[in-house]
Amino acid sequence: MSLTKNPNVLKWVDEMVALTKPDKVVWIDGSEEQLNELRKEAIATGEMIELNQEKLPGCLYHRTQPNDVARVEDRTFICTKKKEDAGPTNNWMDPQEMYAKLTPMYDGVMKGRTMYVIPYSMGPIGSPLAKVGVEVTDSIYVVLNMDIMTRMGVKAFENLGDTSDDFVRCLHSKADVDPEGRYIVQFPEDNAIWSINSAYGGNVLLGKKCFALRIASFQGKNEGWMAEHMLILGVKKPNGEVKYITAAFPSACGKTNLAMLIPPEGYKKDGYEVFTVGDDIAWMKQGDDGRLYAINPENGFFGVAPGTNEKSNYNALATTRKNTIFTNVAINNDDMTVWWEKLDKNPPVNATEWKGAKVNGVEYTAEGNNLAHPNSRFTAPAINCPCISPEFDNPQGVPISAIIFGGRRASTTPLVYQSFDWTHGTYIGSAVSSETTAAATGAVGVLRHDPMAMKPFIGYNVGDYWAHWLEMGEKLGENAPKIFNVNWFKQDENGNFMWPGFGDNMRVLDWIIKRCEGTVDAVETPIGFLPKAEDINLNGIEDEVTPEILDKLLAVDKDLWKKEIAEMRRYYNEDISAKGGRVPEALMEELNKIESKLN
Ligand code: GTP
Ligand code: SPV
Ligand code: MN
Repeated sequence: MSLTKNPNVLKWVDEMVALTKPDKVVWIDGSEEQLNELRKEAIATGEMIELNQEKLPGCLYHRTQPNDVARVEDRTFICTKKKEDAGPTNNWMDPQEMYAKLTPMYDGVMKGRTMYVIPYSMGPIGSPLAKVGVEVTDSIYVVLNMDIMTRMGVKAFENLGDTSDDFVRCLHSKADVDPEGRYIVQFPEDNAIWSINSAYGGNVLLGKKCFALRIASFQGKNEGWMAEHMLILGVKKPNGEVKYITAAFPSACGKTNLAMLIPPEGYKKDGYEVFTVGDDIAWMKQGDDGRLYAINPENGFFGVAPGTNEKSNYNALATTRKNTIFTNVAINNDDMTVWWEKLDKNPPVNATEWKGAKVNGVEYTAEGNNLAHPNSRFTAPAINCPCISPEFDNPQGVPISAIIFGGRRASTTPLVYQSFDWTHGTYIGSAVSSETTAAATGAVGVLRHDPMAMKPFIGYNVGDYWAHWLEMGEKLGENAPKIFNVNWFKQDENGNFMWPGFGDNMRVLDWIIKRCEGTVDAVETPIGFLPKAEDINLNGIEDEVTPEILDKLLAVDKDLWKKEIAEMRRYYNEDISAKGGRVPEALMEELNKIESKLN
């Protein structure tokens, strides 16, 4: 029974049924009754494993194929009619060619299977910023994850209405989970996404990276708003005022952690609190008052499990204690709970590692093996989060005071600095580079350019994307958020992180807020405004962050920065312009200005 009269939806679903030929079609209404049936079925077939329902009520476990544990950037395509519209940061193929290539792969792929039709909204139902998608899939795992990550079910169709054609058409089949046949394909001009041969996270939860970043960034460019790989948090000050900040860090570089941070004791005593609006994606649009407003289009968190513990991220851990799906973590067979690296110091003896082998976890980890995959994840409802913002569901979003860029940089980049203005801030965003992580397949720890932490997610030409940032700055004018850069990952000579990070990042947020309010001075350097050492509050961590260490954290090493600028020039010229990337003149000028100041 279909859940809508919308002829555009019905026609498209009919086409997808004709193509994939499922035995059965089930429309997902979002009711608990229907979801419970699906959970039971997935447990019965072994697709999901039921965890300890007393300790982890409503929690399920899922294991993916060892070859299917992360996003696959080399198999991700932006298919626009003109190649230059995809630009140099994307794989491209002509849409007709791609449809011709994929259609035979989808032909009859759901024979013997059920097709689930999932209506969903990215953004609160009724929000002027929200958008609707419909995903068809042959995976119950996808249905159950989409239930947590989006506003899923019949209410999404109410938002779409009976005639609108403005919904993203998302086709997914796990097919044979064959890595050679794996494709994650966006057709921005058709509002369509085709994903095949994966059953993992960002490859298959098509509302997330595929829609809310790749397709949405394209829509935002055309409609005058922004879709960014950013967390959104609110800092409540002792006077009760809340300042909202977004931050763009590449995958597995600390968004979830920053979004849920618990301020250090001294700040708590003074009355500071941090609230989470989002941990991965922000959609931002200028409001009627001229300011930039952000919503989190998601409804849950698909977070990195390893490293999450009581101390590093209490709120994230608490969020996962019920109604959560765990993917590729380890199981403690004694009590059917979950474990991952750095959860605690006691790996379960009677463990099942992420690939499914029963092992002695103590011996296994002592030999240097990971019980959980480094990119193992939890899918947890936002409402579980102890520090979820009261504005989480606000259809208008929250007004943004500051935008932060960052990444993993062992050297060069100081703990924090502020841009001179929006244009310079856009330059800083374009210059983000970061050491790669396990969130995508490929080598880990390799420094690469990741402009605005959006390299894998910009759905069009990166040069036009930068131009769009500059246009937004012009529109916002005086109301534009201030732009900053942070680096929690600077290392000493021995390769140890010099900054304690996590909750102590509040000390940096404090400086950022004061800069926005104009209540703290700064040191002008060629790369931007840096804090005066005495303006970073180190109360309680003086032993860990000595004046010498703080000096190193705030250092701007001219030689390293000359190299950094030379690399940026090479990047703009060789990787972008020479490959059809149209670098805006204003960004070239920023580069020239910094270079001449350094000389
Ligand atoms: P995606 O979901 O992939 O987009 O990642 P994310 O940016 O939300 O990353 P997340 O917050 O999950 O952090 C990933 C890893 O970085 C975890 O292993 C964290 O423990 C580590 N991390 C986060 N914040 C800090 C920090 O302030 N300092 C240090 N040293 N590590 C951190
Ligand atoms: C990321 O890789 O940035 C993620 C996880 O947030 S995934 O949804 O798999 O892309
Ligand atoms: Mn992400």
